[in-house]
Parts: sequence; C-alpha cells; structure tokens
Amino acid sequence: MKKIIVLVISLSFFACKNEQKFSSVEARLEWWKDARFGMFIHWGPVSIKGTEIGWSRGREWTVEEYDTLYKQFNPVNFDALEWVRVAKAAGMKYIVFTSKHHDGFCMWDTKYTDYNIMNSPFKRDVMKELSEACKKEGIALGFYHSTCDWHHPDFPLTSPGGSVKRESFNLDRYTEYLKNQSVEIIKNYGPLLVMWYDVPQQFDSVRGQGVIDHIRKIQPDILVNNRTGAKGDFDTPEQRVGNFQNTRAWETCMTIGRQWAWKPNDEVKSLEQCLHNLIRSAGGDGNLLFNVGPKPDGTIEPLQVERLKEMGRWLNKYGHSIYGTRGGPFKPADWGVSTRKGNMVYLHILKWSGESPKITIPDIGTDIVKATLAVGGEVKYTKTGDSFVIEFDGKLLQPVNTIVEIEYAGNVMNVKPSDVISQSISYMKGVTGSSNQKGQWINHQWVDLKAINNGDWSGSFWQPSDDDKTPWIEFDLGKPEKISKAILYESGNNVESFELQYKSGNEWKTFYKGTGMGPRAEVVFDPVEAGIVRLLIGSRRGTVQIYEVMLLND
Ligand code: FHN
Repeated sequence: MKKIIVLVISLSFFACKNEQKFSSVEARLEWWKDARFGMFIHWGPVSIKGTEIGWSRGREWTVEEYDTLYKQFNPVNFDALEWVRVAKAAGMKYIVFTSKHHDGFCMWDTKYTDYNIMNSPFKRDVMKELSEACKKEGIALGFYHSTCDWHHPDFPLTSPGGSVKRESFNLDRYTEYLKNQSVEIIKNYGPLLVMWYDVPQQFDSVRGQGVIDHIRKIQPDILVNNRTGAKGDFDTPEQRVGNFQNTRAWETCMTIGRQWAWKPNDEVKSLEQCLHNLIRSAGGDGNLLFNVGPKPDGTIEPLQVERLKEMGRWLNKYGHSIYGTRGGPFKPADWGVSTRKGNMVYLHILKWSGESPKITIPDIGTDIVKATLAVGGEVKYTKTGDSFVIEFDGKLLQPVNTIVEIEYAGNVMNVKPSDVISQSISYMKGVTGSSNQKGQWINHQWVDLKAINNGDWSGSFWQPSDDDKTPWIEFDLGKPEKISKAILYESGNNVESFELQYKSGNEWKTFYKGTGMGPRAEVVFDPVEAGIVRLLIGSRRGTVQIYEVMLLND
C-alpha cells in the first residue's frame, strides 16, 4: 500500500512539474536529478540512408547528395504521442530531441532558414507535435541543438566533420543565428527542461556563455549542458558511464544501439547492459540519456521499443531505488553501486563472483535499523570494528540486479561518500599497457586503457592496436596481494592464448597459461603473492577487445 502511494505521488510529482516554471536553475536541476532517466532522439532526413547523422555528410555521401535528402523525407508513420508513450513506458521522465544536428537541417517551422522540415514532402512541424504530446503525457522536453553547423555559410567549418575551413565566413553572424533559433524554439515549444548543445567547434567559453545568457533572458530556469563552449550546468560523458561525482551534475548520453541515427539492423544492447548503465549512472550520482534513432518512416525500431519497455517493467518494481535518489554514500565498486534517499540506502549488486555475497560497508555514523532484499528475504548485517558486513544467501541473487534495502536510524543524504572494498583486487588500480593509451570511441564504444578495471564488463574496453605484436596490460596493485583466481571478459572471441604473469625483481614469472578467453573466462591457479601483475596476449585470430580483468583471492 505504502509503495503504491509513493509511486502515485512520484508520478504526479514528475507529471505536474515538467511544464511549470522553476524558481531557479538549481530548482530545475534538482527535478532533473530526481528524474534520472531520459530519452535522447537523433532523427533527420539522413535516416533515409541509415548512415550517421551529420558525420556521413561529405563522407558516405557528397554534400550535394546529403543536403538534398530532405526532398525525399516523408515519415508518414510519425506519431509523436507514440514516441512519448514509449518513453513513458520505459520509465523515462524527459525527452531530448534533435532540433538541428551538425548537418544544419531544422526539424521545425523556423523563420530563419528554408532548410527545414516544412519544405520537405512531410510539411509537418514534428517539434510542435512532440511538444504537445509531452505536455499531454506529463513528460519534460528539451532539444539537442548543434553548436557547430557545417551547412551554414557563416560557420567557418564544413564537412566532412568540420575538417574543411570555408574561405569566407562570419562567426558572429552565425552566433546570432544560433541565438535567434534557440529563442524561437523556447518561445514556440517551451517552457523547456534543457537546451542540449553539442560539438562547440569555434566557440570559446565567452561566446558559449553569451548563448546561455541570451536564452536565459527568455527562460531563466532553463538547463544548459556543457557543450556551448562554456561550462553550463552539467557534464556529459558520452558512450560510457561517468565516474562517481556528486559535486557537479552529470548525465551520460549513450546509444541503445551503436549509431545515434537509425541504422538498419543496428545491434541493440541487452536488458542487462541497458539497466546496468542506468543503475551505475544513478550510483555515480548521474543521469542516463538513452538514445534511439527513429526510422525514415517515423517509427522506432520494434526491438528498441521492446527493450525500453522491459526497462520500464523493471523500474515499475524497483524505481524507488533510482528516482529521487542520489549516488552513494558508498562509491561504485566492482560488485555494484549504492543510491540513497532520506534514511534509506540501496545497495545494487550487479555482479557477484562466488557463492553468497559478503559485502563490507563502512559505518556511516547512524545505526542500521533494518536490512532486507527488495525481492524479500533476510539480510544479515554484523558490526565489525568501524564497518558492517552485509550477507545473504547466494540463492537469492537476482538476474541483472539484486537490491539490498538498508534502513538507517537517521538521514543519510549528507554522509560523505566513501570507498568500499571490491571483490577484484585490481579494480580501479593503476594500469599501463603496450598500446591504446588514450581514450577514444571505436564503433560508438568507449575504448580506454582504464576500461580494463573500471567494473564495466560489457560497455567500455581495452583494445591494443593491431600492429602491437605482443600486447600486454600491467596492473600495479599498490602492494603485494595474494591472488588465486582471475575472471576475464572479452568482446568476441579472438584471443587464442594468453598468460598471467607477476613481476619478481626484474623478471616476469608466468603463473597461468590460457588457451582462449571469450565473453567470460574464470580461471583458478595456485595462489601467488604479487604487487605487479600483467596479462600478456599471445596468438589471436583478430582484433582484441577486453572489457574487464578481475584478479581475486577466493
Ligand atoms: O557528433 C555528435 C554525435 O553525432 C552525437 O550527437 C553525440 C551525442 O552526444 N554527440 C556528438 C559526438 O560527441
């Protein structure tokens, strides 16, 4: 009964709030943080071709071919209400739609250029219809509006990718154009949750802040992200879950498939990957803006709709541990994350290797009153020194996420976030490698050396360069540690042989030889005590991509 009342209040809280004016940016930011989960929509005439929006201009297609696609754009099955209802069914509280991407095409009835949807065969203002549908369904709305514009004659850079400098341009006049259209959008379809700018080529912080100050004259409480050239209100990690940060707001933006705009047969993330990205974002004190790319006829891929509805069904049951929470008080570990609200802390156990979970959490200075599993079932908690050990029967572990609900005697919202012990000794420890030192996106996935031990075993990965003859990655455990098991997560199955070695003096001693790795290789070996351990890749049948290496003492 209590949960239903909470659900009704929260739904009405989110519903009535989205159109209202907030007393300040801070107040609207608190609403946005409570919402935690939004839908990103990348759409435009390029969806006819199924190639990437903006970037395929002057790459897969000539500028002429790309810029005339709108003459064929006629998404007759477009139904704004259907989109909004899919977002709602997914448990999303807001939508951010591409009003204009880097290709400069405008998806609304703008008076500032003819290069807009009203001059396509479709002749309908999809942003007007989306705004009405959001108001009807109580979903907040914002727009993605590209800061750069490779189509506009006044913007200094053009395609491909802004890599070509125009002979003549006028950045100040272009900035006026950007400001004018931003105001037009807010006046036409607002009040809005956010203006989500992107790729601020040529825009420094002064010019960017000028845009923010200008639109705040029209809507003082509007949120603006960090991609105008200026700092804005929140950070935007892309295609990876942001690190724990509760001193400044952040929102991970990520594709449910691989590409931002529609791509035929685009690979859709598993339900586990989708929910883990949301839960890990919330545990890091951030939001998730999850992207769909509608088809050229205006519908969203059925598989993506189904996946989103599956997320919504999970949130119907466990949304209280996400919505209205803040990250912590325990920082992310390799077994999962924590969220908090009032005097409640939710431990989200996303992965546990071994039998029954045994998790040590610091004493946070207020007593534990009760600890239970969200699915029901006893949780034992034992005070040991300045910590509590949380234990329950491994049979109660749930697929995707097992939530331990801890009720404390006092409010826990101002407790300083603290690290907790991870299962893996190598988690977040110092790493060096033979190649792929710096972070980059490969095929829309975040590829970074540090991805090898960041607790993300299905999103970001380490990829040694193909010309690297003997790829290795080395973990500095900080001090000698006893290890007897390793779990290795590979994307695909290209590793044919590998060795685990530890440093003894100036020598490397092999303590395990593997023949193949694959999605999850759990290997045990005679315990070794070591401070420096490395994974050496031997023969391989193609590009090596490794999500995670866990070193454990089981
Ligand atoms: O280039 C864009 C890309 O197409 C997409 O819009 C993402 C979304 O955040 N942002 C840029 C890449 O950083």
